[in-house]
Amino acid sequence: IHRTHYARQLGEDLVGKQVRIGGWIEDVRDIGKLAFVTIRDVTGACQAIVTGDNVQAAVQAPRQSAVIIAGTVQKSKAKDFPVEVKVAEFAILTKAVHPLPIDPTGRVESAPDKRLDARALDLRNPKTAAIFHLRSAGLKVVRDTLRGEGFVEVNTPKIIGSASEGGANLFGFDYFKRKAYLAQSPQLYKEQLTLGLDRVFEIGPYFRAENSHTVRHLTEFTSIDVEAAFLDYEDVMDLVEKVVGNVIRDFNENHRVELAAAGVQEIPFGSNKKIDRLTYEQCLDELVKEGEKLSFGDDLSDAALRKLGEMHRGFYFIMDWPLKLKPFYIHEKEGNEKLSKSFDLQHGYLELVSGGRRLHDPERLRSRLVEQGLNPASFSEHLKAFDWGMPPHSGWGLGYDRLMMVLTGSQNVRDVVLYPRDTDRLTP
Ligand code: AMO
Repeated sequence: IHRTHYARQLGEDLVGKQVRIGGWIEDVRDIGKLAFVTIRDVTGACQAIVTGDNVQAAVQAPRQSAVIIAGTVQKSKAKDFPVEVKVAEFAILTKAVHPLPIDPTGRVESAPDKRLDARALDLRNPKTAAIFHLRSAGLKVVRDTLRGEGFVEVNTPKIIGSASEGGANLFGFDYFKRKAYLAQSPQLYKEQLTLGLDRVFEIGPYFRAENSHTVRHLTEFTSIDVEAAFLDYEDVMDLVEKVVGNVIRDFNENHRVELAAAGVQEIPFGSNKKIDRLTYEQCLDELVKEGEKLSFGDDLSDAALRKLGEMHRGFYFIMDWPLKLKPFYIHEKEGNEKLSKSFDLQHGYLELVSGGRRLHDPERLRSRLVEQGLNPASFSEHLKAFDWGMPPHSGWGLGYDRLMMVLTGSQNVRDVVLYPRDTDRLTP
C-alpha cells in the first residue's frame, strides 16, 4: 500500500525510473489495446498508460475507486502531462460504488446540501480541498504569530456549569443529574488565566443555540480567542491586525495555487497593512446621513451594517461602542462612561472579531452584572479569581470560519467548515 511519489512530483527528471502512485481513478479512456487512466491524488493528477492484461481491469474500474499503480515514468505526448507512467501493476484497492452522490471532479455541479452530505468525497474536488488546505495553513500562521508575541496556547472546558456570555443562546443538557451547558466562548476562563499565564490563546469549538438561518451563523463554530494582561484595547486591536495581516500575507505569498483553486487571485489588505479604525459614533453619523433612522445607543442592524460595508469595503474596525450594548465584562471608557473600550472587526457587513478591555476590579464587575440583570452568585467561581490580584487585561474572539469565508471568497460559512452544524444539520 505504500507509494514512492505523489502525482505532482512526476517530472522529466524521473524518466526511466520506477514509481508507485496511490490515489483514485478520475478518468479512463479506452482505446482498445491500451487505456489512458487519469489518477489523482491529494497533490494533483497524473496520466497512466495501461496495456495488456491490465486494460480490462482499468476499463471496468469505477471512477473514484482507490488504486495503486506501479510502473516506469516516460515522456508523454499528452498536452496536460509532460510525463506519464507506463503501468506494470494496476491494483484497485477499493471499488467506488456507483451511482456516487456527487461528482467530485466538479464537472457536474452538485447542490451545496448534497456536497455537505458527501463531504469526504467532496474533498476530492480540488476547489474544496484547497479551502481546507488554506484553513489549516491559516491556523499555523495564527499559532506562530501568537506564540511569537508570548502567548501560551491553552485548552479550557467545553462542558461548563454556567453561562459565559450572559445566558442567551445556551445549549443545556443533563450531566449526571445536574444541568450543564456547552461553552459559548472561553471568555471567563481566558480572563482568569491572565492571572497566572499573562497571555493566553485558545483555538476551539464553541456552541450557540442560534436559531438563525443565515450564511454566517452556525451552532458550532471555531473561535480564536486571546487574552492578555497589561494590554489595553488598542494594543489588542494592533494584535488583530498583525494576526489577520500575517495570514493574508502567507496566503498571498505561499499559497497562490490553493487561492487560485478557490477562485481568488490575491487577497487585498490595504497598502500600509493598517485597518481603518472608525468609532461607533462616526459610523452612526455616516449612516444617519445615508438616511438610516438611528440614535446613540442603537445597535447596528444587519441593514445598517450592509450599508456601512458598502461605504467601507474590506476590513475596518468599529470601536468605542455604547457600554450598554456590550457584555458585562467590558470596561467603560475613562472620561465618557456611556462608551466602552470595545471593538469589532468588520469585513463589509460581516463581523469577524469582537473584543475589548475588560473590567478587572471585582466590585465593578459585580455591580455591572447586577446592572445587566445577571446574578453575581451564578458567577461566584469566576469572581473569586478577581480577588486574587487580577491584572488589567484585554482580549478578543475571532470567528475563524468567518475569516476563512472572507479570505477564500466563499459566500457561505458552510463552504469553509468540514461538517457544519446549524439548526437543520446534525449529520454527517
Ligand atoms: P462574540 O459573541 O462577538 O464575542 O463572538 C466572537 C466572534 O465569533 C464569531 N461567531 C460566530 N461565527 C459563526 N457562527 C456563530 N453563531 C457565531 N457567533 C459568533 C463571530 C464573532 O465576531 N467573548 C467574546 C469575544 C471577546 O470579547 O473576547 C465573544 O464571544 O466572528
